[in-house]
Amino acid sequence: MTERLTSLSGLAPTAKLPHYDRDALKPGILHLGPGAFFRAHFAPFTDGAIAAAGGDWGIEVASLRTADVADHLNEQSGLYTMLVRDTAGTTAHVIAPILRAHVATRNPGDLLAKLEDPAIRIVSLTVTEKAYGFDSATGGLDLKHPDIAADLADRHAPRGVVGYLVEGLSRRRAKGIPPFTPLSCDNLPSNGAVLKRLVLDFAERVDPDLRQWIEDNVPFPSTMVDRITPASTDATYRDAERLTGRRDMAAIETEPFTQWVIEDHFANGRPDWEQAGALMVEDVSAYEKMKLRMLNGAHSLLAYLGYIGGYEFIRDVMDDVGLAALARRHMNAAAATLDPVPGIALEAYADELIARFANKAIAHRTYQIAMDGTQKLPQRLLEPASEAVADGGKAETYAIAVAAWMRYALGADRNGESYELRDPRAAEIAALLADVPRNGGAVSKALFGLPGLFPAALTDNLGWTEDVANKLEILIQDNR
Ligand code: CS2
Repeated sequence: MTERLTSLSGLAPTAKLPHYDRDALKPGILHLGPGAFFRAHFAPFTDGAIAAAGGDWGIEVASLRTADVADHLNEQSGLYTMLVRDTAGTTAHVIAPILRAHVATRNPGDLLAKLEDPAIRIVSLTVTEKAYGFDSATGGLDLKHPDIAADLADRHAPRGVVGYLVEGLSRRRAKGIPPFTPLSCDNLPSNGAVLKRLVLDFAERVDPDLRQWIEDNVPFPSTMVDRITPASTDATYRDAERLTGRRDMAAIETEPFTQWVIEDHFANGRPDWEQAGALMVEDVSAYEKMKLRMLNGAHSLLAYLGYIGGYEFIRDVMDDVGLAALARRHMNAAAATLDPVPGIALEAYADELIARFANKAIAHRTYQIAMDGTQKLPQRLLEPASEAVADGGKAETYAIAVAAWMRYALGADRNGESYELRDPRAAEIAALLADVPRNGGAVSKALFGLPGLFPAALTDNLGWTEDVANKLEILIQDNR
């Protein structure tokens, strides 16, 4: 069997290697959530920054749930291969700033010790929307979220993201260690501000003085992150092995495009990420809204329509000219809700998105994007739709997207085969729909009643809700 990737020596000449002395690297960042997106985005940006500008910005990662990625990274001394795929071919880059991986569920003390380590100056996060414990109806802490409830009950033995951050900051304060900068890299609008509010809400409940200290001392920069990263498959591992000459169980694959916009507010220094192409700004909100509404909104639209239409990958959906045209129409509608974005022409941005979605070398499953709909819909579709209807617009493509999500939420395809919704509110949705007749009016009425999901600006708009019901009826009919 081929040797495992554990060092940078002896790799095939087709492997692109990092240009810095890895052995001299010291940890400066703790990253929570070492999933594929982090390995395709944050880690290579940091790799590039270290190569260009040095600094003690090695990364230790911690997984709060499953152990496999962390275990694979430790078995490989933190090294892994990033495949960049486009139609011209695939290139393999070995990414090297990860020094160690922790598994919180196995050894929570290890992670807590890292959080109070003065060398750690940034604690970054890619934990997905549902891990925050954010109540989209109030904007504050969701007290029913299992991690939030558990961590409020036992704050010194946390298990969730907010609980760990508050406990880590509390220990640093008690020991006179300067705070780290929490850096959210998840697809939430104003992700830093959201995280700040959750951390402050949590701290207020356990220790109001700590809340004040955090408010006075800890910056929470927001970021806009972008890189399409499908889940790894056997083809990923096979190509990584072919191009590096080493077996790699932590390999990931991604597209050529990458973008990162970061608010430049750090308590304690940061890597020179701009040397690797990041844009440092004062306020990221215009970029975030653009990306969430144009890219992610269109992605969700295509994922739901595509999945229920029998398309496995986004690139297949883009081969359907009607659906590709619809995606473009939706991007235009989303662009109409935006303020100007510095340095970006929205037309050209939309053209580029269409090309990225159509990339034949990227096998991005519609089912992957369809997951966690209740966590994604608000910022991607419902907020811009509310603004569009308030301005007297028709918000038609939003109605299509919502109808497609509702059709998907029925949990059975056109042949009657059932599938798992993969949404934290799946049980609630199933209960709500249990006795509802399968027609557009009844199903949409039931789902519009899902607590806290749809804003009143939409549910009070009869024209729009009827539009959703009619479109949903067509999708349901199509499946009989
Ligand atoms: C996708 C995103 O899975 C999803 O919901 O829309 O992960 C998307 O690929 C990234 O945000 C692109 O940057």
